[in-house]
Amino acid sequence: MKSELDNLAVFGGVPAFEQKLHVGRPNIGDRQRLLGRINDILDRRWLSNDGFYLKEFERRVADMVGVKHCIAMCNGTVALEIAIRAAGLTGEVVVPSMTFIATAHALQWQEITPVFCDIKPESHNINPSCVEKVITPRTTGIIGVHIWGRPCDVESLADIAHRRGLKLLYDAAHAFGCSHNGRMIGSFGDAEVFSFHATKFFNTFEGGAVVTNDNELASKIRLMKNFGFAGYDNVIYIGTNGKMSEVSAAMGLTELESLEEFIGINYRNYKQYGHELKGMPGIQLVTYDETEKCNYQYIVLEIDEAITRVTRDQLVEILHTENVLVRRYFYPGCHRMQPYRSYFPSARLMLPKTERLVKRVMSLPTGTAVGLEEISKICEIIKFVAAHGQEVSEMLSKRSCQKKIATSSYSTP
Ligand code: T4K
Repeated sequence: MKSELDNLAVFGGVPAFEQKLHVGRPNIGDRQRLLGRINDILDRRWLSNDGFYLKEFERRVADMVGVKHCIAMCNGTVALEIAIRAAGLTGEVVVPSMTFIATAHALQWQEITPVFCDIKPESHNINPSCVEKVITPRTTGIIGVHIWGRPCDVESLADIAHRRGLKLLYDAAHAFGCSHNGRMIGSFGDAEVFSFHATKFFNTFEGGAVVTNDNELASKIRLMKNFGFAGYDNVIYIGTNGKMSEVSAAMGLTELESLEEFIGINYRNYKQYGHELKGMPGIQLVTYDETEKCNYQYIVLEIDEAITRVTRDQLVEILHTENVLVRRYFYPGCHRMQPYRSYFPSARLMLPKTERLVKRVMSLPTGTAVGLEEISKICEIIKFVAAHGQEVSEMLSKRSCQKKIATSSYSTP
C-alpha cells in the first residue's frame, strides 16, 4: 500500500510486486490432456502437414465460428500474408495505422502499399468515412482490424467494398470468440485472420488461421500455405511454408476445451478493473458490449493527462518500476515506424485521431496469471498516482532534468 510519494518505486520505494506481472502471460489448458495428445502425435509419427490433430482443430474452429473453411497456419502474420496474396490484392490497400505492425508489414512484404486510414475515437477501429477518402484507382482492398476484439463497423465497410469493387479482409487477431449482432467474428468480409500467438488468450504456442466461406479462396490458401503444391511434383502458385504443426494443433484442441474458463477469468478481471477504477477522473476503461460474445482479453485504459496531470508515459514508467509491465499497444502507430515513416512523412496529418489515441492508451495485465488481489493492488497504485498527479508529474520531470544534467556533465571532456 502506497501512502506517500516516496513509497513509489520510481522514487526509491519497494516495488509493489516481487515478480514481474506481464501483459500477455499465456493461458495453459489441461496439461495432462495436452501431454496425452503429444504422446499420441509421437506414436503416430506425423508431425506436420495436414495431420490428424490439425484436421480436427480446423474442423472445430470452423464449427465454432460458423464458416465453411478454416485453414490453420504457423502464425497470424503468415496467415495474413497468404490471405492477402490469395485474395489478389495489389497496388494499395487501406488499413488503420492503429494496429500491430504485422498488419502493415503483411502488405509491404509483398510490395503492396498500406494506405493508413484514421479511426473512430469511440471504437478505436477504422473509420469508414475516412476509408472512402483515401481510395484511389490503385486501391484493391480494405483490411479492417477488430482492435481489442471489438468489431469494426462491418456493415459500412462491406458497403464501401461492394460499391467500389474492393476485396475486404479482416485482421481478427484479437477477436477469436467474439461476435457482432450475434454472428461470430470470422464470418465477415472475404476472409478473416486470427492469431493464436502465445500472448493471445487462446494460443497454439505460435499459430493463426484464415477463416472464410469462399470455397475458391479457401482452396487457393490451402495450396499456398504448402508452397503452392497441388499434388506431388505439381506447383501451381507462388506459395510459402505456412503450415501449423501437430503439436500446435494439439495445443489448440486442448485450449478450446478451456475456452469458456479463460473467457470467464478475463471477464472477472475486466469487471474487477472496472469496479476498482470506476469514477476515476481522467481514467477510462475501454468497455465491451456484454450483449455480444467477447473474449475480454485486453484491459485497456485511456488516460486523459489534462485531468490526471500525469501523462500516460509517466504512468507506464511508474507501473514498470512497480513490476507491472503494462504496454503502450499500439504506440506510436504504424505510420511512425519504418519503413512507413520514411515513405509517408506527412501521414500523421491525415491521422489526427490515431495520433491522439496512441498517446493515451495502455494495456494492463490480465488472464489466468493475474488474480483479483493483484488487480486491486495495481488499481491502488493507479489511483494513488492520479490523486497526486500534479506532484508526481513535477517530481518525475525534475528527476529527468537532473538525470540529463548529470549525463551531460559526465560526458563533457
Ligand atoms: N495483427 C494484430 C492486430 C496483432 O495484434 C498481431 C499480433 C498480429 C496481427 C500478428 O499475429 P502473430 O503473427 O503474432 O500470430 C505481441 C505478440 O508477439 C503479437 O502476437 C501480438 N499481436 C502483439 C499485440 O503483442 P510483443 O512484442 O508485445 O510480445 P512480447 O513477446 O513482448 O510479449 C508480450 C508480453 O507477454 C511480455 O510482457 C512477456 C509475455 N510473454 C510473452 C511470451 C511470448 C509471456 O509471458 N510468455 C510468452 O511465451 O507482441
